[in-house]
Amino acid sequence: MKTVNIRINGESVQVPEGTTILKAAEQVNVKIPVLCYHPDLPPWAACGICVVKLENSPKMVRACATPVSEGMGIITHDPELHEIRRTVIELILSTHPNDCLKCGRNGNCELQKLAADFGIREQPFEQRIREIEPDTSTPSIVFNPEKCVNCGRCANVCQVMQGVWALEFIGRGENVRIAPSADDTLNDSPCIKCGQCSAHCPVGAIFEKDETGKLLAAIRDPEKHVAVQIAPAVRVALGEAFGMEPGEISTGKIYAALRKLGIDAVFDTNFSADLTIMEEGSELVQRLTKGTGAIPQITSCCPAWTDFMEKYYPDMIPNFSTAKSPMMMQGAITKTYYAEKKKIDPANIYSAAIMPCTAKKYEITRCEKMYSSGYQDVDVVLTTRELARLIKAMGIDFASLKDEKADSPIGAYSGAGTIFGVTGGVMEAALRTAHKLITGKELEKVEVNEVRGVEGVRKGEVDIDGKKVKVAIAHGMANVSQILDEVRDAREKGEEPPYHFIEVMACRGGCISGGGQPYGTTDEVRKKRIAGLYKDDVNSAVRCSHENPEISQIYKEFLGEPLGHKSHELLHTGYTP
Ligand code: HC1
Ligand code: SF4
Repeated sequence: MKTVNIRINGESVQVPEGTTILKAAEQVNVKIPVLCYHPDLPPWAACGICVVKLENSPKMVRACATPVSEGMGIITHDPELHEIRRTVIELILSTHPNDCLKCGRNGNCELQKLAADFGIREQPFEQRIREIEPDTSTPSIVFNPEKCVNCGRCANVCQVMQGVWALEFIGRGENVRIAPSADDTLNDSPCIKCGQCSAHCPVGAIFEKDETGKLLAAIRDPEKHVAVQIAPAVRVALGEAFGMEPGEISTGKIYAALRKLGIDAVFDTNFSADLTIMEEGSELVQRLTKGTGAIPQITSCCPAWTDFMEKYYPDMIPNFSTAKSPMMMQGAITKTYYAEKKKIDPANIYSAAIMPCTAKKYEITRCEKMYSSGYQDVDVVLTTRELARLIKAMGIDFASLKDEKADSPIGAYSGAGTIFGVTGGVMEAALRTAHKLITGKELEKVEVNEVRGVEGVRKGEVDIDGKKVKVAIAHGMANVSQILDEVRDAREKGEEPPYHFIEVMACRGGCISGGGQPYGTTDEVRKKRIAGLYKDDVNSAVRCSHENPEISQIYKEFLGEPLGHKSHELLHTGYTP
């Protein structure tokens, strides 16, 4: 790789050609302030806070978008630059409400931090706030244009990373603002509720719909038996809100914290991820060996993805697995199997789910099949961020909690269940069980390396008993079209489908970087969370869904067999264009 020699504040440094000034400065531990820049996204150069000087030149450039060149001398900090940056921040503050105490981002807002770092105490510019009502039209996120600082990060992530284009800049000059496309409500826009805009917003303009009050009300209600499930990806991220490293597995502490909050039954979505594999794996085997459904089979546990598919690829609905997501399966069996076993009236069960995802808030009332127990199967979804706030507000010292176990049954999980939270994980878990179902034999080596990795689109072939199963994986919604268009093309030409099985997750890296995870997710953080879930798999006594003893128990005592009558009633769903 070609390198260039530059000076940053007089210090010589060699960096690869093409490196931006911002990245080069990081290499000598110089932090240039930013607001519109986010490492996940191409530089936008909208805010101007990262402006730096070039030696022997009157020119100032934006560090986020300017590549270094041989011999360049850069000054990143001096009193003049400080004043310029301070003025930029003051101008942004003049269009931003001063209600930090009541803002959801109070304490972790990037604008608030800049104002604090620059010691801003007064407001020299006239206050001009946009008076536009918050958009509360989706069940997942709230968009408050008053707080928007026009940094463009939300529109950028929605368009570039997710390929959805639900958000855009509209208007001209000083009236320019971010809005849902065609200035409609978010719910009427193409929005798929993934929440990536909320995870990338530096301020409190886009925020998960806070439903902590609903869970607290249920806990206070003496009639209610409150059952909570936690998603795979929560266990490697929640700890970050309490000073733990990304990827540190805190499952036992989460169970303990939930009991301290007053939860009656603590379950794990990983259990029902195993259940999903029994159903979805059997469905795949039937499609492959008996030709009883469309090929390729496509995973359907990600609700942002199912929303996208219904909107943009309705012709592929027959390819979706009809297996409900693990979260919805867990809700259904909590209010049926568990209720029967514990002799609790399901009307009195309050079923909550802690998820890394904002689209999960939408999924729980998505269609009538989400009420398969006769009640709403999952009553409320809180994101990882909401649970972190609740734990803090309740004065629980999370990091020092002793590990506890989940309740049983419907709490135990296999390593296959835990890797659902990683891109390629659902595929790998399904292949572990499909191998057993097709060959009658266990895999000698359970790790299916062909489907692991972080590239946005991955394709491979897995050998099951001499049959080559062609697979494809896409994550980050903008990467999906490439694969689906191949499937469509083959179908239109009357050719064999290019794949047998496709896994799609809306968020980059899978649920580990869902839109409801702690702020500050970057590729470095993603890698750590992914490693955490693979470690959880390796540490699991049981690695395959079909070997989870509580899975055998529920089929024996209640469900009968995968794809049987009861499973169809409780564990499967449909999709509408
Ligand atoms: Fe996911 Fe899933 S893996 S969708 O990414 O299938 O949210 O973590 O809970 O339901 O299990 C999310 C994660 C999660 C479901 C499972
Ligand atoms: Fe775009 Fe996702 Fe935000 Fe909707 S939730 S506006 S699809 S980033």
